[in-house]
Amino acid sequence: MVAALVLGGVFLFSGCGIFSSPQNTFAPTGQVAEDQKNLFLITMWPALIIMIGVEFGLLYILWRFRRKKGDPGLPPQVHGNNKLEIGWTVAPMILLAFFIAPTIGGIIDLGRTPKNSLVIDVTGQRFSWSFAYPDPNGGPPISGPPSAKTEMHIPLHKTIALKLKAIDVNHSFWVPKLAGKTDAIPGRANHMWLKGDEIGTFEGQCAEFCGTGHAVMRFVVVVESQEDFDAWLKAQAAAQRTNQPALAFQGD
Ligand SMILES: [Cu+2]
Repeated sequence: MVAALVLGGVFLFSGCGIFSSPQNTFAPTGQVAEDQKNLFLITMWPALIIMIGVEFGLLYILWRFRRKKGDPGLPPQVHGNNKLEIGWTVAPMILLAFFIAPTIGGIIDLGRTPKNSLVIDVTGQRFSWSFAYPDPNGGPPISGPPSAKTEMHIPLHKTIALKLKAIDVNHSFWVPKLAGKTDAIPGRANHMWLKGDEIGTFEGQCAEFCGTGHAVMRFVVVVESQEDFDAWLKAQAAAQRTNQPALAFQGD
């Protein structure tokens, strides 16, 4: 029994990978993911403290008021005790009021499309993502040649507004280290924004089961300096014109 529990625990907790997992929402590398993590934590810490308090309280009460020899029937009942009833109605109200301000502020902030952002068109299709960038010279959108890797490139510290669309079924765009997920739905455009605050390559994937190839519907977001981004976009545009494979992905 103990061996099974230990083994089961090892498998279960190996999924956490708190420090090294490439899709760890607790180690954000962008402002949006950071804000979302903080929102989660201001709910999680009080919830954790309350849970520990309730569990220890329960254990203590079970022990302290357990039935002893010679106890006559039921102990005094507290049902209808006004002080207790008011207490456990008002306390959660105060707690919820404490959560609501940052939550609503967060929802409004994440729902807006920030000014001066780079707008990227994201299209989900069974089973891949494609990205189209505005041409700085006013030409048609740049999406690179068809052979291009499933990478979205973004300049460091730049606010990126994503216009999410789907061609066939519902998909969901998710780069855990940069931002929470938003659905891509056929027939409408959904919006989200994100920002990469660290140079690097961050893994993303479709987060809405969309068919047999759902698990391979992955992509990476490459956060790079503005100069590198400009050069990459230029190469994509050139490759798109000649329909040749673009610059190979250079790794981290
Ligand atoms: Cu999908």
